[in-house]
Amino acid sequence: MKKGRAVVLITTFVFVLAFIVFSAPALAEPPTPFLIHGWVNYSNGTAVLNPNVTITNLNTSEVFTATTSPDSNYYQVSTTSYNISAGDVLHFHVSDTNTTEFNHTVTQDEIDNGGFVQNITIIAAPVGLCGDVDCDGEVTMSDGRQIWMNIIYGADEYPLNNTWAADVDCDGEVTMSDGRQIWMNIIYGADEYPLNCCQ
Ligand SMILES: [Ca+2]
Ligand SMILES: [Ca+2]
Repeated sequence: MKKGRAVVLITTFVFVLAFIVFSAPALAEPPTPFLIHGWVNYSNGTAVLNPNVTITNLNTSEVFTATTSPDSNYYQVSTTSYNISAGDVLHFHVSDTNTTEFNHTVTQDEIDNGGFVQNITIIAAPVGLCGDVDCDGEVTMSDGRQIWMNIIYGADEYPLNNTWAADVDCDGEVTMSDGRQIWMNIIYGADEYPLNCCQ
């Protein structure tokens, strides 16, 4: 009797074990590696070394901080298909002297391929002093004059050494208004006539 009970127990155990072993793959797909990587450059082509790249999965709120190194503009986030699924929206936040942000929606192809390459461009931070068209380190009447002469007589004789600094109203172009704004700024002050170059 005892022996018979033991056989039943062992048989049951074997069946349960077999069930677990054979049904386990159907219950949970093993995770596949998922790699997000690429290179970060400034808009002028210069490499952004050791960039700060953070990727947030907006569907799960999980935040991934990319691995980078001080002597490279390469970044990578290594995760698995457990953490990222097709249709998830990834929010990229990339910063150095300036910041760029954008969203990327993961496709089934990217899941099947084990990740994707995402190169990133950061707009180079403006250098110089807003209004200092001739780059002599200060904003004077000459800077306003330079803009007017440039428009009237051309860039050969009157170059704009810093076009970013010349567009003092940030409307995307350098016009007589920019030259006038510099003059009025000097004469009447920044409260009434501010110099607002694009940031
Ligand atoms: Ca100047
Ligand atoms: Ca302008």
